[in-house]
Amino acid sequence: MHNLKRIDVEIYEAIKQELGRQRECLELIASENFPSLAVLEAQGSIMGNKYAEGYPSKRFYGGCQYMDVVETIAVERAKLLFHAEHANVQPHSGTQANMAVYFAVLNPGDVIMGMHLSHGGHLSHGHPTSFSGKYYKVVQINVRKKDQLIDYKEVERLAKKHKPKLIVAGSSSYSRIIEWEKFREICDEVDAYFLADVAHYAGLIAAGLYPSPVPYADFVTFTTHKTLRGPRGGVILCKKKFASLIDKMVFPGIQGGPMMHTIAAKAVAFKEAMSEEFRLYQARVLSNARMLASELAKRGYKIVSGGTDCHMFLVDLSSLKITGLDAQNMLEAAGITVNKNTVPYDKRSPAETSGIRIGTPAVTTRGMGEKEMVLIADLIDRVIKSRGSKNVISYVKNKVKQLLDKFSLYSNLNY
Ligand code: DSN
Repeated sequence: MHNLKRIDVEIYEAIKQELGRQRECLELIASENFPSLAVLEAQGSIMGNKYAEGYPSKRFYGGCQYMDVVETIAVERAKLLFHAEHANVQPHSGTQANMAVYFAVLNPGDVIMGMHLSHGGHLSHGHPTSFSGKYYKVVQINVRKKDQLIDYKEVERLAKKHKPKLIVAGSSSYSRIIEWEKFREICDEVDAYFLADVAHYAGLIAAGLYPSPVPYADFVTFTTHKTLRGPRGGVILCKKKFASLIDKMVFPGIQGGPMMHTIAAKAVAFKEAMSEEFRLYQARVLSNARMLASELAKRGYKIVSGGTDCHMFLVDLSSLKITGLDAQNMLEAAGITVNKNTVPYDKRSPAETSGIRIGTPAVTTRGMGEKEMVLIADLIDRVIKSRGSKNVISYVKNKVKQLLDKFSLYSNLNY
């Protein structure tokens, strides 16, 4: 970074401070992770200098021979990793991946069904503030009140009543197994396309620790930076019969030149995800999430749906009369980063919320295990139960520092 430091000290300093923040905070945001230095090197490389509109061997610019090498490898690895018939690795994000699928098979005004944001859905699954909620008529799926699980009978009833052209399943906070086969059956009953958005679960799916929707869904979208531990970006997998439709919609339909540096980094992440080390990492992500959820439950916290089958879970704080926003702020003051999150049937707004979402991908990347999850549950509990008392925050901050000192992060980076 010596060139950056010399040329632009303001940006250099902000990046340096952010590295310090990432090292010194206990990162429990379920959608964040720390990719390898190999991924970061590819992402920060000169591959981003090149315009490569089009696809391998069909580019609109000269000089794309190495772009073709990289994109072909990324596509082949994505197909192999997820046992998919076709992969498009160009979407800049998960939202763009979903947009490409919608635009490929839907017309404005068509009916879609997706999980409500407070019940686990993503913004691009039909939230009114997203393009997906503005362009389409949206029927939102709520989880069952009594156990906060997806009620497949209710999904079927809604589908039969509203006849959606596409059903999107997938979630940013549903901690249980999504039964992809049931969604497929419902889609078949009403002749709907089936899109599975596995942004959150992609790493676990790659490791065989969460069911794959690939055999059932027409389209599978995901981001590469969450459990998958790659660069920030999106991917679409689909059946061969939709390949050309999807490729044309990604480019030139909704995107211009692909971010080839990111595609190179996606390829690296896919290679890493094929390793036994990655499978063991995902197994630890899962056991850590289960341990942290159960330790918090032991201390009296309500875990939405009672537990987790993946890398994350939601804590419902309503009975403690504390908002998700307050909990997020007081934990942040103590060096613990989580995000406020609405819980099913939340009475508070998304800006305030009644819950927090907790995930273990990042702390597991740092090397933490179940023993550390017990300590983390204790620290979270102390902060929340004290309602952010200054003394407790200072005590916990110190404990967080002692813990993080044992699990270095990017120790080879010397900014
Ligand atoms: N913003 C993402 C998350 O945090 O889960 C949703 O894709």
